Amino acid sequence: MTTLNSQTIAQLAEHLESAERQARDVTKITDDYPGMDWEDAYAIQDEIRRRKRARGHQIAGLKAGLTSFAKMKQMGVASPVFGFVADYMAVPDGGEIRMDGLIHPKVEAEICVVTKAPLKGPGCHMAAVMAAVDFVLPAVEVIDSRYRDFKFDLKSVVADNTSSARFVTGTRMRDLADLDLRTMGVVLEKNGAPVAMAAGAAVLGHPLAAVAMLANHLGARGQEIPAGSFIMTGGVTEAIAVEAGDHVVARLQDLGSVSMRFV
Ligand code: 0L1
Ligand code: MG
Repeated sequence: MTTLNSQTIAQLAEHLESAERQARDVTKITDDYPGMDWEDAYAIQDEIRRRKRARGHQIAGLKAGLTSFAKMKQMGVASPVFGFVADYMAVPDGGEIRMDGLIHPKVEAEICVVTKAPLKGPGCHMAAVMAAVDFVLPAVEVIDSRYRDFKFDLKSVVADNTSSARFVTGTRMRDLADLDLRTMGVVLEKNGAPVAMAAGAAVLGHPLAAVAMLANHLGARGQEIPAGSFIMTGGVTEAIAVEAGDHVVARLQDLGSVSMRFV
């Protein structure tokens, strides 16, 4: 049950999506709607998704955000959030990302999966996720909060589709059975220098725990993760700010590397 009426939800979705499309920052929406609840926040995100679909975009994947201890600490929060990425946000490995379409982007390396069976909560657990994973692949997510100076609370960030902006996937597909996602080392480099590093266990103890949480989150809302979904489990390290001219490479043990240049 939302506390905001449907007109306000539509207006806030329009406000945040316009800020994204015009690469313009705004103040966090809870400043004006301090009483909004989680249902309101996800209803605004759903309305942003509906607007993108109506414009002809496809949903390219689902994501969990703020799943690592480093990211929770960086943003001063204590729980994950869930969102989506759309087709136009995808950038090929080694590609260029234009700064003029973004506000203040940051990069984070993520362990990702593609599913081969649907996952439905409540009660989704690690073994169910393991059975449903088709393959594992690496990605770099480019987040770009529409909120000024990345200053927000969790409800505002959920409404803003968890800062989704761009993503770059690697091209190496690996079988889950051949990997240990907990001990998988991740190094994020900017202009040739390592700027952040961690292991997969930084994501909720095991990155697949983020997938189970996503399934349970959707299940509580009467939805599921369909078979064939691309899912980003969340930044393993803290997010690193980038500017024009920066070259970013993420190296994920056993998964290869992912790179991009900001122009
Ligand atoms: O993917 C993410 O971890 C983004 C979560 C939203 C908060 C942020 O912008 O850092
Ligand atoms: Mg992320």
